[in-house]
Amino acid sequence: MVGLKDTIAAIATPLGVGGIGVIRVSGANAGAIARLIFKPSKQLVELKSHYLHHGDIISPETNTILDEVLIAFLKGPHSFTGEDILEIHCHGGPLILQTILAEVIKAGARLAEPGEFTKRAFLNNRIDLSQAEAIAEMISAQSQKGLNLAISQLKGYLSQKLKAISSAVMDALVILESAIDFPEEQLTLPPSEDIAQQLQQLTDELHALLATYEQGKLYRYGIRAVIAGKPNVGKSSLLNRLVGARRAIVSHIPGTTRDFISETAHIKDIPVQFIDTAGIRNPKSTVERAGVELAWEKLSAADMLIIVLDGSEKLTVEDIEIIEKSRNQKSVFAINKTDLPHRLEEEKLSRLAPGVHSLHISAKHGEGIDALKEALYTLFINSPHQYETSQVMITNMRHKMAIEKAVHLMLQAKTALLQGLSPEFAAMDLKEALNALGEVTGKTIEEDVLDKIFSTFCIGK
Ligand SMILES: Nc1nc2c(ncn2[C@@H]2O[C@H](COP(=O)(O)OP(=O)(O)O)[C@@H](O)[C@H]2O)c(=O)[nH]1
Ligand SMILES: [Mg+2]
Repeated sequence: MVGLKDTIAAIATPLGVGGIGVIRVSGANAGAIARLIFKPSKQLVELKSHYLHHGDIISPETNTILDEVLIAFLKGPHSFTGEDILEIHCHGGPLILQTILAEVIKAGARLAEPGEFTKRAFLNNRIDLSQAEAIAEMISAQSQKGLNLAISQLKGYLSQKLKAISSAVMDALVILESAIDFPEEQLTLPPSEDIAQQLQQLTDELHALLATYEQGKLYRYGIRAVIAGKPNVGKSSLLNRLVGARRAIVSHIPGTTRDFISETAHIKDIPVQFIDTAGIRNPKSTVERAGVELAWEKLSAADMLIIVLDGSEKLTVEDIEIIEKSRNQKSVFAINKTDLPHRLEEEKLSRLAPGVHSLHISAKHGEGIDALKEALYTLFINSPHQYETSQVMITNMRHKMAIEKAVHLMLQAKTALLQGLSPEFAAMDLKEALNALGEVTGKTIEEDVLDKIFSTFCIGK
């Protein structure tokens, strides 16, 4: 593990050209570094905390001016990390930022690891782990709803909810433990059935929370939709329509798309990555073979398939192969080229894939595209499970797994109580359940898991 005592520094803004760029420094040396490399425009008696100060960054060795800046000094513990923080707001050129950073490091800091500022905020109890993760989610949010969910997590709504449940589990545990320690007083304690019933209620609440994950993850990770079909049915034309740009080459020559092309667009609030693939048929060349193999690969890894069929032709063996191999996946049929005379046998199609929704479109003329998007949306968001974004939702796989573990242990405790087993068994399960719930907020978490979480952050965060 890297030293928590070190003073760390990093460029906090993206590396590129901008009006300003920010270098962030955190740790005990932050103030000393400021005094060494910052020359205030007005005589500073002390570096007043939580104020912006105007002046120059200098290289103390040569006394040359590196940039004219504003700095903020935030005395710990009233800062993001809980430590002394120095923020240098300089001009936003990569070379300026690099030069000042090098000076900061010379003056007594080391380069921060990815996520290290946020990790310190967590270790110094400024935020809990789910809030730390929310920061990363906010930064990478791909939709407004995903962003709203991350903000609600940052505000600690999920943590509060889990804390309330944990504290109720703790109450049950205390009762069980006193039953273990003072068995003769059992009569004055609530009977096992009462505790079992309470555990059931608490797990119901957790189940309701878990049920939000299916939808929550869509807002966070989005959906991967593969556009599949034999050559020349209009897949690339459809991709261009769906993403509203000429992204893929459209050509009457079958086998034009060889690699795959991917582009993200939103359907309502869900980010959807549309992937256009090579037309599936018996390949005519090795390059095409590779494309077709890749297409099958993409197909099986998709969250959903848009199977494009040419409505002006009868179904072919290639169409049927694709339909049959996609039976177990969420899919819709996009019957294309409705501007041409209709020849596709729709009854045969519905016999081949009963229950799969068919939509008539013309990718070339843009007809039926909105209805297709609506159909794709309802494949994932079915109305009985609409959640308000203001409601606490789970969007993180790690949280989901920890809560599932807690539910399992709580139900196991409940069964043990109802079977009249010694309260020690239930108590043991509840202790473990509390640990599992504590993993979400990071109250009980292994060092290596922590490292893994923070290593996915960017440097300077
Ligand atoms: N008439 C008609 N032609 C279309 C339509 N969509 C695509 N095409 C044509 O079909 C051919 C193949 O289209 P393309 O998008 O490259 O198909 P892909 O091979 O499945 O990617 C091109 O000549 C397109 O202009 C449509 O809705 N109506
Ligand atoms: Mg194509």
